[in-house]
Amino acid sequence: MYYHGSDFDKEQFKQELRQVLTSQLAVVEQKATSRDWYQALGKVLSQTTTSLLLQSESNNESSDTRKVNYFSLEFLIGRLTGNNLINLGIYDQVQEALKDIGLSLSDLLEEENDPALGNGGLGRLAACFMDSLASQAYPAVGYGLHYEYGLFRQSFHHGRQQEAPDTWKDTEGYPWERQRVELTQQVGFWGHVEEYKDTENELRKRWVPALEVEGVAWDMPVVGYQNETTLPLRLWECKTSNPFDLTRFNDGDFVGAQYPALEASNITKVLYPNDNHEQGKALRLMQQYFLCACSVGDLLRRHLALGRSLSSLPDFETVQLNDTHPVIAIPELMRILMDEHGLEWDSAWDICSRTFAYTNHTLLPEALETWSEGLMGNLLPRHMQIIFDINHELMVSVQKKWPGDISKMSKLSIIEEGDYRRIRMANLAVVASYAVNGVAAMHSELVKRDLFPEFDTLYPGKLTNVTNGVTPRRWIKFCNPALANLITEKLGDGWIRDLNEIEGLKAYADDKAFQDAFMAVKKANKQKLADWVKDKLDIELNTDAIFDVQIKRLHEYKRQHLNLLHILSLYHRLLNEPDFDIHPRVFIFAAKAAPGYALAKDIIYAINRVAETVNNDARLKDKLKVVFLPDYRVSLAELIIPAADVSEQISTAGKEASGTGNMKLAMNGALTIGTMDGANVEIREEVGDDNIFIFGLKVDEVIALKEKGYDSFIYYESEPLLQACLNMLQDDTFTPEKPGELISVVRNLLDYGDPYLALADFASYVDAQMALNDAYGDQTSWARKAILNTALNAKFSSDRSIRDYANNIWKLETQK
Ligand code: GPQ
Repeated sequence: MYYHGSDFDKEQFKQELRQVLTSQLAVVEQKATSRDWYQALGKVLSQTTTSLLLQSESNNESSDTRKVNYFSLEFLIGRLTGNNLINLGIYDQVQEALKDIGLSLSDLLEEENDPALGNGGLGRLAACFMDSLASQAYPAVGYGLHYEYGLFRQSFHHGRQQEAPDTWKDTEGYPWERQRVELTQQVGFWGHVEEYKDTENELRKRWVPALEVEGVAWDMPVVGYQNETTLPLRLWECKTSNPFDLTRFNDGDFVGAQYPALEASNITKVLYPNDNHEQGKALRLMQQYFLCACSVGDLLRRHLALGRSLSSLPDFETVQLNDTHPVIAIPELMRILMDEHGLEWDSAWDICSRTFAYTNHTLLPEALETWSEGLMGNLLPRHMQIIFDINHELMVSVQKKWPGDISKMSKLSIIEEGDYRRIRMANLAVVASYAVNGVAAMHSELVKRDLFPEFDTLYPGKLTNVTNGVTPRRWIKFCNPALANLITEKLGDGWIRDLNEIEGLKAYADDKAFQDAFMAVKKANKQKLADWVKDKLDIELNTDAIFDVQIKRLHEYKRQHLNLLHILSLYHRLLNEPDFDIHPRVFIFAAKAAPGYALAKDIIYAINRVAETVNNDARLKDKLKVVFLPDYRVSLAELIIPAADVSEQISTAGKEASGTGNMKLAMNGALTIGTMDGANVEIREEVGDDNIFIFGLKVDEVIALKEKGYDSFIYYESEPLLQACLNMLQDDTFTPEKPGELISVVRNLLDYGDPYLALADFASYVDAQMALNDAYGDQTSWARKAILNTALNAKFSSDRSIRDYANNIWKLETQK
């Protein structure tokens, strides 16, 4: 049965649900658990999404328009059930039907594990983009990996982060996905390159891999918002089809013969848990190539099946590379065009350089990928040759532009020279792409000015900006239903499709009744979060307090430790300054640290220890609470964001490319306290100075201070409050049984030079926090500011980002 919008037949739905429960899950109704019902619900509804998917697939295939292929190692999609119900337009009907059976939809939704197939912002952005592509009916496919284990689960053991494997797929499987065996691809690794003469006696090359694996496709449906469009998110799983190296097997080397296959069978086992940091592991390069080989193979299959010529590929397909992780797709397409289809270099390059576009998501040097020539040459020998050939052409054009300028050549070269040569994936991406974009206005300017100034000269106009966005379906309508209803009461429900309409709320910013209603929603959301915290952590939160939220990956550049220093300053002053008073504040953290990032883990530990002491100090009379919520993930964000009064966006200026949590929080009526970094700059432009708290050094001041020689010790010596805070961290205030246990954080700030300038920004941060505290004292004015944050952030809908890509980069037409 097809369940969709107004076609919904409640009785038939209930009947089918019961039938799936017994016949497919083999559970009798009386004994069915919530988990069983959730599985049954997913199975019933996924029949609809699968048929929608196939329908869109055939529509797209027969259409004459260009299609975008979004290549990404991460798609942090979050739970699908609730979101799909909304986008199918049957949320309320299903809720009613379940009520008839005595079931609560929200209980069933809690049974779904988050598919955590991404680390953070970059992966979540890809998920928002898929929603916006589908909701605006653009022809698109998402290509990613079907990891068996997603991002690790986090718990705290005596305050320290513990990691456990993320088994997101139940034994019954994930109800929304479909295996598509007919789409299986073959992927090679290792081996050597052969030269041979073709039928026209031309010398050609071909790769003879030593091992082949299979890529099996799993399609997840991306349901557009009530528009009949469903796009595939196609995730590849690695299977080893030929598990033995037969020559070695026959030679008696049994274990050795299986070794490459064993390694290959791990390709899609687990997501690498690094965010904004590359480790350079061979298995990671195998993942990247595996994704690209399967996906390029799949898009060429689609293209050629329609009888289209290779030279017309860029007219029908474009590939967006989500950071440099899938950039190996470029030499892969070149290889297929030349070695498998016999094209000459120039024709292959012409196709390739009109097919790919690349998004840069970071300026941090440790995140810019390079691969050693040894590894690349071994694993992908033919690709290595092609990269050298691309580089040769590049060097010729650099010579032409800047004759005799060796420094330009070495800076722009795809090959970094040194004791060992390395391949710079970002340079390869810039050279081969027809467009390169950063993810917020300021970031894109810095990409041009500081990262690739010579490329900007060499390829005028290639480097551009597309500011990030988030989907209002998941990040307002689904996660904050009370706010969504309030908006719809005033404006109708057009804002869900076109967020620009939400600006209509501006008219109610000073309306007393609306302010009360808006703040009542906020308060109820705070209560819901407080109930969860009480239930899970047994900590009481006062919902009259300011809920101050910092939720994002744990990273020095994001400066959770600066937030901690401010908390320490409040603690110190409340205990030592008789006249000092503040509005009660609850500081909420949630963050995972990469398992190998020792300092990030130490910062988590420090926050947890401070929380323990502060939360149990009766002298504070409940003015201060600190909670670190474990296992930050999409579904936890959906609970926290609607409850936030304050959004902490406090990265060192120039380090956060954009941020997207900043957008979600602001839309849900939280006020930002932040630096002039990433998209904060644009949020300030939208909401105006009165409705945001900006502090800290600007990017050029950061650069100037570093150049002059930054000495963090000067701040320690000259600022008594800061000194008191750092001293508390060094002595036994928070670790009475082990004085000095939190010293690594202090050492980083003092002895290791405070690389992210936390101490330089401390005083201005404390001032901004005081201003925020005072502003909260005037509830009417705060309500106005909060409403304006919801009303004035329409720019940050991912629908707008996708339209920018579609109009300015991909040149797509919608299907409707
Ligand atoms: N981002 Cl390079 C990640 O989440 N992971 C990464 O590996 C890289 C970037 C983020 C970036 O830090 C944020 O500022 C952006 O908002 C986000 O990508 C999406 O563009």
